[in-house]
Amino acid sequence: MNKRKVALITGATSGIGRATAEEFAKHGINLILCGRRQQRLDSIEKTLSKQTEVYTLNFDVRNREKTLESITSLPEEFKDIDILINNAGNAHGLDPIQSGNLDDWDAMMDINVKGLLYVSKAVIPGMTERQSGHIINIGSSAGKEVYPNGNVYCGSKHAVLAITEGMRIDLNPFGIKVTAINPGLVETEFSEVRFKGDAMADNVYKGYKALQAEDVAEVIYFAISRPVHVNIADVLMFCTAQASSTIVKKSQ
Ligand code: NDP
Ligand code: 8X3
Repeated sequence: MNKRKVALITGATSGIGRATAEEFAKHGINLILCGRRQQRLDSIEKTLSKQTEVYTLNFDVRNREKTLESITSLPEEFKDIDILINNAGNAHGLDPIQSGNLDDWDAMMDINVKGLLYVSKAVIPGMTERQSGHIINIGSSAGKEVYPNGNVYCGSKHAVLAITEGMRIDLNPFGIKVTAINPGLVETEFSEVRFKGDAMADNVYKGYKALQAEDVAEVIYFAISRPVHVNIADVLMFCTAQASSTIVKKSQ
């Protein structure tokens, strides 16, 4: 019998990460679920462990030591990570550059860029040693274009794309697949975080049908389930109503 694959998903407590965990569980992939909200990790573990083996890790990807320590302390049966989904991330604020908030800038660069690097640093050595693995970085349409007031968030996601390409080049000799999945607007807790709970967040997904987290999770599963010789390098996906970061067809 084939050994079950092991996937580590960051940001598994909500949105795209959580939907990916659910999708992978359906297909019998063993899961390491990461996030900071322990109660959510516990309740997701309780549900998904009916379908597959689940282990949870609670750490903030901004904390370099804790990130490395958590991943290196995994029990034997979860140590060989076949699939890494670098998903934890968010936007903080939507302000013009001249009035941007320094804490927001730190959060976006520290989580979306440096956090992704810390997690990757802990996982990649096992993949190079085994000469196999698949890394999926969740970028964004904001990594392919820049929109008004998107400045630093767009910068962080452009960095994710550049890092993804760098990973694909450097890990090529080891047979490791590297993929960027870049969604446009997805209806998750993303806008609640971006607008810090402000009512403005409620309007972001009104008047059209945005992508749902499950839509992205299905594409992620498609990418990881291709034959060994196929790598989906880069995906840009929008809901039908969206044509670009600034063009969204909404009902009145
Ligand atoms: P959610 O806010 O629903 O989920 C974000 C996840 O990231 C949560 O599970 C959260 O878990 C985790 N996270 C946030 N900060 C940290 C941290 N410091 N350390 C560890 N985990 C953290 O948003 P989405 O699902 O929408 O976002 C997931 C990814 O998709 C992000 O990278 C985002 O940039 C990207 N994306 C989102 C789009 C959208 O429109 N929604 C479009 C394109 C890309 P916890 O709080 O428990 O730590
Ligand atoms: C999330 C999509 O358009 O808010 O990455 O940047 S957007």
